[in-house]
Amino acid sequence: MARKKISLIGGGQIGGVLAQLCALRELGDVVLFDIVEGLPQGKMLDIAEVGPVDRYDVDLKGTNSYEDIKGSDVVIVTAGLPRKPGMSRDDLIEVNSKIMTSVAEGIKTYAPNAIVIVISNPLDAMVTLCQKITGFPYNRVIGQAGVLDSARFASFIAWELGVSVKDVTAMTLGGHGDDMVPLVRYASVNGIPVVELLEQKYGAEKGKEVMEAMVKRTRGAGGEVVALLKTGSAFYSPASSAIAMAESILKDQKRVLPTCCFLQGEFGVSGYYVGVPAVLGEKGVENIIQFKLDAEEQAMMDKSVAAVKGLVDSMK
Ligand code: TXD
Repeated sequence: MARKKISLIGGGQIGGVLAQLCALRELGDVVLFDIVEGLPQGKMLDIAEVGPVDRYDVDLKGTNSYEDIKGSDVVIVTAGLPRKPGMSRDDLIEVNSKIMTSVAEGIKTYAPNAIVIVISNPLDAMVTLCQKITGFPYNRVIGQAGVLDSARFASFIAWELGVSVKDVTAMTLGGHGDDMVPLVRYASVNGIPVVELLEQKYGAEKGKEVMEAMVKRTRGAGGEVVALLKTGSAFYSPASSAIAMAESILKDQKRVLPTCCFLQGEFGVSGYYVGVPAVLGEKGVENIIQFKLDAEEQAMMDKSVAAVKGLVDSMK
């Protein structure tokens, strides 16, 4: 089997961690692209030189030329500014749209068969723009937000209940903004509803309050990290999350991961990119898993989708 090739566009904080994770897992040969001269070359040399220690053997190349992404199976895009304290993700739209335009043109020209995972913010708008400019089919242009938002939600639940994070399943849907939709009803510890466990621990009323506080923290979790770091946003967690998606695609694992996908009627949404559970395999999005939302969940989803629409329509 030929080796896979992964190209990473943007060699900043997330880009560097992505490259290291690709190497550690030997997902394939890796190209790191950035417009800053020396930055991607330096990071890739740095990562390559510990191959003998970490025992990975893949080709790692830093570059300032799009030609080097030729033949990529998967491209992950992090190019664009991160937010600083006090900024919302939406504040990045103007500057990052310009960056995404040039990036998408590069991908279209040099990696026309790749599956593209966008990470740059504001996520839902940047994925939309990337698909428009590349003209790639919708199943091959997706965004990472839900894996991370869901992991944050699951972490808070595990910490609250004093159980291993490995045994908590939780999912968020909707846009990657403050109106995202953490699915309370489906959060579980090995299948046991978290709502029930909180009720046992605190009684019905207080249990509900504790869950509401975790939902609120999940929605603001990106901002919580930004406020602490002060110089940028989370980078380990978005990188790991995108790698889970890339790995499912590269190894055709068909994992069900919350993914920013183009919807054509699913969950009552048409013509917009929104986070939903998707089967990720060698073709990219192979299926969108639908299920019935209750009235409260649907209302939250509608609100989140309205926010995505507002943002996306502002780019027109
Ligand atoms: O879950 C998620 N989707 C996210 C998204 C979680 C956290 C942060 N998220 C967003 O990812 C964040 O708001 C930013 O928009 C991106 C990248 O975040 P990162 O922390 O990696 O930002 P850096 O360190 O500033 O890196 C950005 C790099 C930097 O090296 C620039 O030189 C490069 O992007 N850059 C470009 N690369 C290629 N082409 C162009 N035009 C370009 N312009 C800047």
